[in-house]
Amino acid sequence: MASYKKEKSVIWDWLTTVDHKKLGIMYLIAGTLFFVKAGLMAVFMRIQLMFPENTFLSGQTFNEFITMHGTIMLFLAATPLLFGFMNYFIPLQIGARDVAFPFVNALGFWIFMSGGLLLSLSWFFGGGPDAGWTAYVPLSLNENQLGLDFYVLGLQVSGIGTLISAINFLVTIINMRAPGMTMMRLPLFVWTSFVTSTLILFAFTPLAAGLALLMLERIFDAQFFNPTAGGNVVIWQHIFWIFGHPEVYILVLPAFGIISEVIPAFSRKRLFGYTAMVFATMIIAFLGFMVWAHHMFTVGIGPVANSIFAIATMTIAVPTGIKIFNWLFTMWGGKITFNTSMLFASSFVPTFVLGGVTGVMLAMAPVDYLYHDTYFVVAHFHYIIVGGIVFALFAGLFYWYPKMFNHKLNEKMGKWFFVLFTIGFHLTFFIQHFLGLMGMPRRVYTYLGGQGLDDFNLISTVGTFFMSAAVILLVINIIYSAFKGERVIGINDPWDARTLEWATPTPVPEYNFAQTPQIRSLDPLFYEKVHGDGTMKPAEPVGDIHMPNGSILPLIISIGLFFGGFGLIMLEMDNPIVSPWIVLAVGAVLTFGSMALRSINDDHGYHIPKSVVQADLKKWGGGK
Ligand code: HEM
Ligand SMILES: [Cu+2]
Repeated sequence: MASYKKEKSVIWDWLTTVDHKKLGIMYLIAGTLFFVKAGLMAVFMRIQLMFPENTFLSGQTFNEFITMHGTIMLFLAATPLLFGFMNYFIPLQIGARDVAFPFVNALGFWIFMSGGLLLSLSWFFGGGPDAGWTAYVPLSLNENQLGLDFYVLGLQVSGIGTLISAINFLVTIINMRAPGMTMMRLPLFVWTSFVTSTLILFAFTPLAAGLALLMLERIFDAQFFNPTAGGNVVIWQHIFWIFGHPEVYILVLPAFGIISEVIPAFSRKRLFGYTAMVFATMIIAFLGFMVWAHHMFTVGIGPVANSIFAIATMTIAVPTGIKIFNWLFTMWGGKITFNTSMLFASSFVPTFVLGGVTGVMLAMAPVDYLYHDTYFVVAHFHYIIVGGIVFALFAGLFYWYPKMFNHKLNEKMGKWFFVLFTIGFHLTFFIQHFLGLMGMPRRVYTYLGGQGLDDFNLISTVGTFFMSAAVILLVINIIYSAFKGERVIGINDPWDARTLEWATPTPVPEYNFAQTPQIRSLDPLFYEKVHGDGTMKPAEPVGDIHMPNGSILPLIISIGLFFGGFGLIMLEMDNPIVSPWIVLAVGAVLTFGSMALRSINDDHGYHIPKSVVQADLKKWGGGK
């Protein structure tokens, strides 16, 4: 067994870490970088559409930007940002010392990263994929477009990372809860993360299968989809949307979870209708799988299928409405603090409702025949995705920031950021509803002037500049606050909040809880403030704490998968510098070799001795 406190360099420490808190921060940083990248593409697309017949971007580049913007935002920005919060806060909220499989957790992060980098490499090999984020065949069968191979293999690799991380969250939430933390006492963020992980399990598997088929067709000349060889293009659409519709809920349910944490904390009331919220989450998840064909109304699947999928889709409004009203009732009569976090959380509610209403409109099949592939759809899903998920991410960022980084973000700049972003958001996307109603198609890189589209497109683009200014202000805020922000070191609970993560010391020690807490209620910390002395009761005596060792193997395994994916893509290149089979072999050796090493190596982790834990307790307080 390794000795305690081996000195490691900072970089080596982060490359080998299996600590859920560090991995959470790494997810946040990676997600932010991808968010900025995809955001810049959005700005460029909007600049292109600012004036009629603009020539800022070529049609080909525009198609590549659309595809990469959507793909990156969904898979490499929104998902990892949510995973960042999940990684950091699920163990803290359930009173655990880490996730169930810390090694797998690190593996999930690095595999996700290597898939993301693989996808991004497409720019250096003839341009990004250009068939839209849905990669519809036969567009995505274009032999001359190497970018599509990067799409297929980049998503395949990063999807493996997402899948194993989700399985890890499921096991963690089922197995690692502190004594007394029953399922019906889980914070809503943990509940929604649990349901989201289930969705990932059942949605990313069909995606993996679909991508595998597309890979076989593109690289090994199989014929599943190619109509000229007897294949069927509609099969791809079914497989894609059986994944693609649940994907929206994979992103939005944890966003619901964040809102359900922030609103009670700053309304100084318990969440209204906890049980209903839990069951509404499950019903939304279940229905989310039943409605995929509403993306295919215009494909010609027939009036009966269209009607069934239309009604199933509209049904989702019921559990969603339950959630909306429960948030409103939570705020109703509460002592509300409108700080930046609460501003985002409370304005999430009406914005999301707007996106939901246009969703119900699109769910009516005959109406969809009119709106399909117009800017109305673009407006609809950005109200859900930006007005919902991104607003929730910002609410969560300002709320949890002090626990993660030991200081608060500046409130004054935060409020300016909120104002700028909200104005920009509505300017950009509200107007697009009308562009759509006036018939402007989506996924076009230019339009003729004098058709009544000019002014609205200009306004929409100006809105994007407001949002960009807001994001720059957020970055300034983060840098400024790192030096000048209000310190909360030693202050465990700066918001006077309700849930268990605020019972840990700030900064959070590597073992999270010196003693596993005894949970006596929903909102456990609030319960102890009212019925106890304000600190959690321990469920175990102070003792040695067992911790897992860090490992470089997750990084090496994912480098192996990177080579594997790249090798497959090289099979499609005209004159590769080395034989693709060599690259594939290197990838296989790295991946399977590291796996074998991991299997035969007996790693028992290490112990933090009782004396160190006791010293910490004396310093930070809280123990008995
Ligand atoms: C915040 C500022 C954003 C702006 C200004 C923006 C802008 C755009 C534009 C101009 C398009 C092309 C529309 C078309 O012609 O069909 C687009 C498409 C898309 N956006 Fe965004 N977007 C933003 C944020 C997001 C976010 C946060 C996400 C997801 C997390 C997202 C997901 C998508 C998707 C999936 C598409 C469809 C891509 C495709 O058709 O293949 N966007 N966006
Ligand atoms: Cu859908």
